[in-house]
Amino acid sequence: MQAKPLQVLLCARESNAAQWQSALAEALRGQGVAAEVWWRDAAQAQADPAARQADVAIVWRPPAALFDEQRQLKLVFCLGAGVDALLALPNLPAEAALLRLEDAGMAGALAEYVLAAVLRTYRGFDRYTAQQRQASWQPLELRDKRDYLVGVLGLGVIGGAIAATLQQHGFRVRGFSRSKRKLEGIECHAGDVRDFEGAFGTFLAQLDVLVSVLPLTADNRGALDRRALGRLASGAHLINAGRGAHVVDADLLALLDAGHLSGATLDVFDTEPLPAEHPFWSRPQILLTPHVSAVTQLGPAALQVAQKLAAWARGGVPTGRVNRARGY
Ligand code: OXD
Repeated sequence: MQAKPLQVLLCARESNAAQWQSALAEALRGQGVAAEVWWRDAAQAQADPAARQADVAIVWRPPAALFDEQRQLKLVFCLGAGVDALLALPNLPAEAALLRLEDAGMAGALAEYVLAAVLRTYRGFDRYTAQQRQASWQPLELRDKRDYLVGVLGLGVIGGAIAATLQQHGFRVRGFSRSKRKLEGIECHAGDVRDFEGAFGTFLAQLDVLVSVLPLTADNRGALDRRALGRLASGAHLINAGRGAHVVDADLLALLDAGHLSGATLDVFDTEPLPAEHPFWSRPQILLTPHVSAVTQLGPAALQVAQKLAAWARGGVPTGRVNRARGY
């Protein structure tokens, strides 16, 4: 007798659901997984008690209602690298395995975004923009890149790619992660983000640019506060492409006002979209982008989902498994 096809529910916004549904179905076929894939709108906040039941839910920012209506999920797959929003849902089924995307084209995109932001601040483009408004012809001193210190906070697949890219472009790079990492040519520190007297304080000290790509966990929410940012070099720049909730907004604004920080490039915010009345919008020292540093790419993501599902369906343990206790 033929086994029942895997029942796969895609929970995404309507805008690109049809493309995702067909890409996933095709990628699963390509991996030899017999599956039926259907779509549920992530914008639908009401649970449907008569919903068709799935074995696997592939999701991006699903409503809590999804887990009220799905009662036999064995696997939930997050179509992104960060799982904080998913883990925050109180009714996420405790017994289901959780997987997330790893890289799938995102690491290269993020490295490109960060490199552009670092070069922009290193080459003084913000200052030249201000000078242009004053019709001021004032060449600025260009520092040696080998002394220009960039710190990468979070050294997973994405942070590692960012650190390597910056190093290849000649910058002096330091990295920090929760557990010890070894990366060629990069001064790596490890420990707790509250340990100002220890490894975290040493990592932050005198950085010209701090790049954060940390996953958001209960332990590191608000970690980029006055104490942390105050340790950077005078005139330093913050790049946040991790999660907005790491930054204490009022502390960042105060340090910009005091001139301790010269600027910030922010792609992520505690509330998204950033509310119209938020002071970040009108600060000339802040360059703000709408969470676009690395958008999930359909082709590589669908292939990775299918490969991991195929491994899981055969009883394997694919990489990208989320550790709920750790929070990523
Ligand atoms: C992600 C994101 O987590 O886009 O993948 O923020």
